[in-house]
Amino acid sequence: MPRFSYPIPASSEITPRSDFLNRRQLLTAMGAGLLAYATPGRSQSLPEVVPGPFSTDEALTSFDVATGYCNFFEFGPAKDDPAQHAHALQTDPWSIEIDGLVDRPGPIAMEDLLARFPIEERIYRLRCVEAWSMVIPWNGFALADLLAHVGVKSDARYVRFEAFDDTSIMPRAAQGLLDWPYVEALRLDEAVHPLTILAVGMYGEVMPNQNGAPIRLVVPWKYGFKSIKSIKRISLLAERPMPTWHEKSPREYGFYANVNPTVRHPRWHQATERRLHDGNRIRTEMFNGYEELVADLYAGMDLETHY
Ligand SMILES: Nc1nc2c(c(=O)[nH]1)N[C@H]1C(S)=C(S)[C@@H](COP(=O)(O)O)O[C@H]1N2
Ligand SMILES: [Mo]
Repeated sequence: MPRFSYPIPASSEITPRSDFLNRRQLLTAMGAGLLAYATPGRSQSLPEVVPGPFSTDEALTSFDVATGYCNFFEFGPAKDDPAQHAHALQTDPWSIEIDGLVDRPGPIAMEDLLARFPIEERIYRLRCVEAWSMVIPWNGFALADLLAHVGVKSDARYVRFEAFDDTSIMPRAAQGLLDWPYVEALRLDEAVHPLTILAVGMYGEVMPNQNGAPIRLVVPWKYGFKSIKSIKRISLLAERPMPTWHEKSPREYGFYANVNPTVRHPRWHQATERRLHDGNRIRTEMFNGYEELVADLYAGMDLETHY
């Protein structure tokens, strides 16, 4: 009995996605219950997915690569640690605490989010600060819609995101790596930009644990570390919060972390990237190719200083 049953969105027809379709045919044939990441007892299933704006038609990274090569440092430093250890993450029940400068603070349950916001497909490039990249079909909704729902007060300027934090399921190898919980933040105008989504699935399936189940941020014009996984708290604030990586090494990981081929990471250049699915090295685009959509957010800012 397949647990993941929503239809392939119509937008898939206009993009080359043979990998995706093959994967789905395979899933249908074998039954999704055999997947390694399947969490017994997870009751959330996603409603219908509708095509959303901004999707690229570049070749997709395969599901296996996107779920097997991950950064999720709570579960260890190696790329395959998340796929091996993230099954310990309990994602049901799950709610996000909304607090700070909002009209309607409080917890929102996953079921309520899924019932309230139509789930769109957004095929985005993901560019890690480590100079590799993927193309992933996310399923989610605009963060702006959630923020409108809770009502942002006029003095709010920043949005802070906090990930789950449970040392009982974090491998010892992970515990000293960073200051937990993992925290990220956006300026409010970045947060309400229509490209910014909360993703609850990928490839038409409920979000695999290792990719940030049950709900994670995706901000495609920024380095991947901004796209925080497994979110437990969202806070609207007047002052700029301190993100985890920025605090650990501010020279290496800026607050903005906009993809920018002309601004070096202190230990390597950012002019090119390796596409994981074919190994090809390609040129990195300004704002990860979303320049036309987001450049206005940074008008008049020196992006060498505000990296
Ligand atoms: N909570 C949390 N979120 C996180 C991370 C993390 O270690 N913990 N790693 C980030 C980094 S560095 C990247 S590149 C992306 C990777 O997402 P993916 O594994 O789904 O491709 O997740 C980001 N979100
Ligand atoms: Mo990353």
